[in-house]
Amino acid sequence: MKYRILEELKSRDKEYISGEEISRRLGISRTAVWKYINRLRQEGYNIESQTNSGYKLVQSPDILSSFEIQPLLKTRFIGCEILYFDSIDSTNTYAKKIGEENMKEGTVIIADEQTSGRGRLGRQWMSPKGKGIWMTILLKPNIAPSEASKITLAAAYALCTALDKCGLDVRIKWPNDIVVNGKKLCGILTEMSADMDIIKYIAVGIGLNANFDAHDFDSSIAAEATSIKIETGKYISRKIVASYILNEFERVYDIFIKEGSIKSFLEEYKRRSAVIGKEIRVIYRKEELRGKAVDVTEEGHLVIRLEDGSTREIISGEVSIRSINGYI
Ligand code: BTX
Repeated sequence: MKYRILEELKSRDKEYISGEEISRRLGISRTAVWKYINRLRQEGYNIESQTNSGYKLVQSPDILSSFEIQPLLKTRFIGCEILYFDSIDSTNTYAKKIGEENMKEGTVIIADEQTSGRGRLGRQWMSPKGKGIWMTILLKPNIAPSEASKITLAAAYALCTALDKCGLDVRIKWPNDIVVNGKKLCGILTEMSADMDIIKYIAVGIGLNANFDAHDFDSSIAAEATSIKIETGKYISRKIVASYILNEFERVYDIFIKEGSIKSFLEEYKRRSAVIGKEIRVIYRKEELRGKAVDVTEEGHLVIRLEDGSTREIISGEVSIRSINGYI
């Protein structure tokens, strides 16, 4: 009901609508209208009221609810269902719970805050309230489980094209980070549930630092992390950025599913790579390899030329990459 009232207010485009008209249109009492208006105000909607004119929506908050994001989407199925939480442990953990159920492909789970945001390999992802976009896209692709890791590459590429629209020159740190000026802006956590040869679901978690100031980062990551606001000097509307990401994600994912390969965006992906051409250290399980990153294959593997001149293909998964000098 709260959102139906919001729809009424939005339909007037900053004009007043009387409490009586809302109550008549929605079949609720004027006291109920007033109560819902107050709830919306508590959520950050700036609603003016005047005794003889009624209510007017002056400004909407930067909330990542379906109500705010869906009007900005041009997608067929990504984000057609958006589940929004003020606070949650982890959107990926939630996606895994509902992934087993009959949830539609393209369902997006978004939270304003994560209390146990997860990175790869049991690492933590700092996800404070209102500072970023913490979301998971639930997918049910009809592809072999062995192909699933390519979806991380597709997501990384889609993030780049989406972030172009924010005026940022971002790079991909294979396999799952988006960096800008050598600092981490965004991380991707792709998780899958599959039987031998059938994928039940894939959860693509995206953590993007939007409006962090430098002092908002924990001291343990401050030197390596950045945000859109830090890089552009401007506060950014998260719902607009979230819509860019979902629109671009569907476009790139459609290509991947239709062509069954990452071939058509691989060259562009490589051009955006933060690691190709760099001397790197790869920590794969307990082994450390040193060499120069030289390529990414159609399989989505990173090729490195080792110090002895031989080449080796690294598959994403339990792998960490470090530049020889610092983060990347
Ligand atoms: P990762 O394992 O590559 O990166 C985790 C590491 O990044 C941490 O150990 C820490 O050093 C650093 N880090 C933690 N928080 C931040 C941050 N906000 N900005 C920059 N660096 C940070 C990357 O894992 C994948 C992260 C995915 C996060 C999304 S959010 C929505 C979804 N739900 C969920 O629980 N995880 C995903």
